[in-house]
Amino acid sequence: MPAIVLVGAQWGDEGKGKATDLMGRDVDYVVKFNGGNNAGHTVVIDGEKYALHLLPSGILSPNCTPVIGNGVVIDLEVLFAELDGLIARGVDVSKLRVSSNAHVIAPYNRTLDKVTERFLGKRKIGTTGRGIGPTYADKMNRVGIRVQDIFDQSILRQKVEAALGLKNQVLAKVYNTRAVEADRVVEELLSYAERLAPMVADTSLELEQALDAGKNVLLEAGQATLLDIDHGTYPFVTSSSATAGGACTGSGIPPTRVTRVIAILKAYSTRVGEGPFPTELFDDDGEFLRKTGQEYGTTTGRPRRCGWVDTVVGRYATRINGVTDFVITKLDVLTGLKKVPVCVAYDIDGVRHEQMPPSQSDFHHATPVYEELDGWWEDISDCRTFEELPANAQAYVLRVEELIGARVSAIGVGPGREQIIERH
Ligand code: 2SA
Ligand code: GDP
Ligand code: MG
Repeated sequence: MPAIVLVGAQWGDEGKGKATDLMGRDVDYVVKFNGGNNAGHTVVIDGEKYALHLLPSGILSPNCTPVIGNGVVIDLEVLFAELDGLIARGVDVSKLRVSSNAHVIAPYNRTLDKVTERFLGKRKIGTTGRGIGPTYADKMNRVGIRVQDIFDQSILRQKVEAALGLKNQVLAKVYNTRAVEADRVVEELLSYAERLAPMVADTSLELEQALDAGKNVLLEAGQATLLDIDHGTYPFVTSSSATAGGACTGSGIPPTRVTRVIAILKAYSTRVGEGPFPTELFDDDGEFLRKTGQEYGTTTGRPRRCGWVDTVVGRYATRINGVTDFVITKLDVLTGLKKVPVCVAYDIDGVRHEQMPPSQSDFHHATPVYEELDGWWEDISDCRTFEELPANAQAYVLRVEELIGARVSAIGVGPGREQIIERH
């Protein structure tokens, strides 16, 4: 049976959480395969809002087994706080599985994330300050702490000491910050061991067995295509593989198992943090999108930068992820606009580009070429079939679909679980 991958097509916050939650009803496993508690997914069920950071959105579906894959970086304090928050609201979290190979965000990496951003000054990335980058750097440097290390005190101590050897030098000499004591770090990490132990598993093997048994597995990305460490707008990216390829390395499921790749595309664009954003708006239209779309970070509360939809980015997402179908979200937010501009290409130094330019310098000064479509005034939040949408809203979806080069299989018309139009 198939594994399905779900990714963000833009810079994140496209509504992946809601889409995953919706699919969660029909899938047996939802796997988070990258990132950590930098992610923020909001799911609204019967008017109740759930903000998830580290846990896969599938945790809200009673029949679904949520899995934190090996590609994730875990802040254990956040993990248990999030679990406790859900338990207090009556959610059954007992099925959660955590990969023994996932890395742990040690407290010193949260510190390093923040001091590095301060040190970078105006060249900062605009990170969420959760220690994500330094933890992935430790993983690549082979001085990371893995979930399995928490259960071997002597290994844990050796690893923490190895990681701190260089870090304490850097903290003291470069950032003028106090040294971190290995003993305190080891003690803190060990304090989570007992509660963590029953969740830990060889999740790659369990998922393989589940697929062999005919179960459906959904691999849910955190962040998005243009925040991917390899394919995003480097260096203004997160430090993990947020595209479809990352779903395999971050879960241990081979590519030959994946039969569908769904990308979530917001009907306009947003970005949090620094970095290039060709269709960004600095006028009343940008403010309209921010206010109407409630565009404030789920994790940090930061106002999101807003702009028109960019189909060059959409086409790029189709290519990089091998998208089989798109879900367009937040179409309702565009209601009331007289004209809805769609970016179809870039003008870079007088040359028209229909594909993402390979050079970041070019992308930084790309000017969008817009096609202006007619808007609609009718409230669409109760529409449940494509035909019920006003003609101009239908035309908008069809034009975007044509430009991004993959089928639109569903359209979001509101934050609620049921506010979705499925196109068969
Ligand atoms: P980091 O912390 O190292 O991953 O930051 C690096 C860049 O990645 C961006 N990033 C995000 N962009 C959008 N949404 C994210 N999650 C939260 C949400 C954001 C929030 O869902 O709302 O609450 O602020 C997310 N996580 C990382 C980040 O802005 C940097 O540009
Ligand atoms: P994610 O990071 O991709 O999961 O997205 P976020 O949860 O950070 O941000 C998406 C926001 O849009 C959340 O507040 C959702 O409740 C909301 N949302 C999702 N789909 C729709 C939609 O179709 N219409 C509206 N108005 N809001 C939506
Ligand atoms: Mg988000």
